[in-house]
Amino acid sequence: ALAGSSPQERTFIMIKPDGVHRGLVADIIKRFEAKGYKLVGIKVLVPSKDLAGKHYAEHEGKPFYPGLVNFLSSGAVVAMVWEGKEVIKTGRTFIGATNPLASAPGTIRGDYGIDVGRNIIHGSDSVDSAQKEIALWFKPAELAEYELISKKWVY
Ligand code: ABT
Ligand code: MG
Repeated sequence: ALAGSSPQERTFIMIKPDGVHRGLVADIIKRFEAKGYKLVGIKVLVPSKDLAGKHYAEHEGKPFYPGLVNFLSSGAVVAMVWEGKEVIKTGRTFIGATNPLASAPGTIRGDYGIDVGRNIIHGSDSVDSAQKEIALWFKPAELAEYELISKKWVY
């Protein structure tokens, strides 16, 4: 298979505190599930500042970084790992552009957001960041190995 096209590709998806407080958890999970992706890890937690800071380490030093870290650690998030063909790219497509005002209707941010600092959901942007983020948020034992019977009707 081509690089990145494996049915086993995994991505880190996180519903941020604004998405949890607005009651969007089920809607978001439904989109990934209905597409045919497999949920292999999920948990609810209030991230520490340390964890939030590590998650957004690539933005350290930027003016919006302190506010971003405070926001992410301000409430409960739903951290998930989803698996399936090109799930990293498709996840980003589902999520929409960083600024919800520029996100297309039909995307999660396009349907539900207005502000770049309250953009509801995170998704890994590359194979490399997916690997790093999954390792940051989950222990290997928290990721389930199982087969979905219905997958033969998806692939
Ligand atoms: P994430 O999925 O949260 O990483 O967002 P995305 O990858 O779409 O966009 P990036 B560039 O990684 O933004 C990270 C968070 O920083 C916020 N942000 C970004 C600002 O508040 N102001 C800015 O000028 C930029 C570029 C938006 C993202 N999340 N939140 N919340
Ligand atoms: Mg990002």
